[in-house]
Amino acid sequence: MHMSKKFKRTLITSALPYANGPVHIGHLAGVYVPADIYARYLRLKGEEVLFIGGSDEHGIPITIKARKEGVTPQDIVDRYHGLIKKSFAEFGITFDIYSRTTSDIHRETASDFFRTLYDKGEFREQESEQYYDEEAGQFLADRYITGTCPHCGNENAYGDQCEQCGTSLSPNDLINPKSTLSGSAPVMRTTKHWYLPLDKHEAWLREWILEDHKEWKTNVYGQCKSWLDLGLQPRAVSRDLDWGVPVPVEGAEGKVLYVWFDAPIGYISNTKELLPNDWERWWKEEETKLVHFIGKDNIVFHCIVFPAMLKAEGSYILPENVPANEFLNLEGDKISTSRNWAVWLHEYLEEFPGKQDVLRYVLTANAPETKDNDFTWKDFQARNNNELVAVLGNFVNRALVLTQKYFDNKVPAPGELTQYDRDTIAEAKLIKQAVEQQLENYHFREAQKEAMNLARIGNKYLADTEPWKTAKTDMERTATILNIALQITANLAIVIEPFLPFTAEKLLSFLRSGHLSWNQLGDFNLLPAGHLLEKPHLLFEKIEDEVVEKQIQKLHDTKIANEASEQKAKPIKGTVQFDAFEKLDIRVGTVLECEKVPKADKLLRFLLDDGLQKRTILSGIAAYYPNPQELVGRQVCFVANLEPRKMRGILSEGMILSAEDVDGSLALVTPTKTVNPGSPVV
Ligand code: B3M
Ligand code: ZN
Repeated sequence: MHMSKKFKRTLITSALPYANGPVHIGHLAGVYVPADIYARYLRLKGEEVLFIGGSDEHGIPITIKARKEGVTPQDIVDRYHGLIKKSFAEFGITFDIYSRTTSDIHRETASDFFRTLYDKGEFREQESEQYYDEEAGQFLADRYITGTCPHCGNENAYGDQCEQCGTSLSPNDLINPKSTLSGSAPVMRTTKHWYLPLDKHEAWLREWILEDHKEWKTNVYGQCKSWLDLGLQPRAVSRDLDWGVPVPVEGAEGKVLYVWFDAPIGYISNTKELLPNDWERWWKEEETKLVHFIGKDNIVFHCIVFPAMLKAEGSYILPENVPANEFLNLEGDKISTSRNWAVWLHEYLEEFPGKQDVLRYVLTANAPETKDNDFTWKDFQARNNNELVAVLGNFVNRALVLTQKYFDNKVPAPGELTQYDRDTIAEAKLIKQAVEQQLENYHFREAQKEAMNLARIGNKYLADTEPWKTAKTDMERTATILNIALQITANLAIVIEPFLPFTAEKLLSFLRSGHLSWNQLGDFNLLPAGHLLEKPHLLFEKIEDEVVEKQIQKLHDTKIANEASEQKAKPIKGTVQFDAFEKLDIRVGTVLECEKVPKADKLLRFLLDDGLQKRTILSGIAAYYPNPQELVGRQVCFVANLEPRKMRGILSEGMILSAEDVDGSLALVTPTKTVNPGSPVV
């Protein structure tokens, strides 16, 4: 059925990222680059297209972050909305609007939407028992409750999940639940919520997805099918919370719309904000093709819940496709904001200024379209050096440099074509359809590969025809070859635009060409004979080993820091009697001398004033105090009555106390105020 539909325009939405942190390569690879490629491609074709983005500014992750930092949720979203918007703009993501769900127009749109469904009787009202914090005076979201995991005994499991064993939980599963707001034990209280009866929508959803949309990507179709096969349950669309869109119903004080109810409506509000008088055409006419770009964790909301909301409202169209991607990992591990395991877009741009297209290219070449994929810095370097530099950059550079050398930077007029020329042109002309076919099916990786094939064709053509040799004998032949090479270059400027927009722009400027449209792809008269070109510049530069090694080192450091902070303290030793403790004579001494013991890398020799006399103690901490002289004058704690021991021919009279950190490094223990040397530690 979908095949026969004739669409007049395309409405592209991309998931609204939570404004609780900056955006990283996973966001770009999974959602925004493919959505942008698609939008740019359709625009190049001259189609009517709208590309909607925005920040998701409600929900628990934001209130939790605000609470942690002691600021308001509004402060958090103001900070990250700006940063996210800027990162997207810098990477050339061409949203027609990038707005936010705290805008007035969104609050009003979401509120009206709820009210319409409410008035139509599309919700079920239901009371339930939920945890309530009496000290804080509020109901607790699952994330605000911690307790002991019934599966693994982790004492800090959350009400929705145990992060130690990965089990999904509900707050009732926790043993000894505690509120993270006040620390008190929460009590059960009755509360009322509104539910979207998905069970009521199941039949048409089954038909619509499983029968009418068999063409959806297998990962999307499969996830929908397993949800549907399990049977749909009513879903609460309100929450007891003070951050969100208030539930616009009497008796709903202190309740807001569930974030997953209001967020997808954000697509509508943002369209409305952009086109206050024209938005309905985009959302309510059958000729609009609605496509949601999302990550795999959002599939159920976009394929089941939001369509059910739209259907219940009654005047909206449904999505035609939801090309969700799987996840991108980083150097073998899941990307994680809280563990700082990510390549942040704003940091990338500081370290690789001007190299937006390199990242766009690598993320598309390696896109997690059918399965989770891995981003590695080595692959990033290899794709830059072996593909962008060696294939695309090299071809363009050769075409331009040779034209400069033999034809004074002017496009030479072609002479008679050989069979080989005609074959090459025919092969190049096939690229258009190949790229189109992949893009129409949301296969961005294959599409980009096809686009790059045009550069490969060009490279092969120059290698086979060798214009630097023909130039010695036959200028007319050389002119023909370079004309063809330059026409391929102009074609490249068109075909790479959706993928590598910054490079396409550079190419056009090298060629001194105005805008070219998709329909011109395959045309071999794009540059007229005699047309003057810009002096050649390089399109891409090689990325050296040191540069990626630095990035790998940075990630390695993050890993070490994470492991250290996750490590627990060692278990406490068995108890001792007080008199056993009393037998130890621990005292404070002032450092008089401190130096390395010759030929013993680990040892420092201390000379201490112990209040009675001077005493020598050796301590194995040299690695942590590279300038031992700086310790002179400081006070340390030492065991004064330890039996003296000879080391390296020096008698060590006691032991200096240090704290051992998780990574095994040592720090001397010193009193926080200066005391008399010899003061006992009691
Ligand atoms: N903010 C979840 C996410 O960032 C959510 C998407 C909303 S799309 C309407 O994964
Ligand atoms: Zn557990």
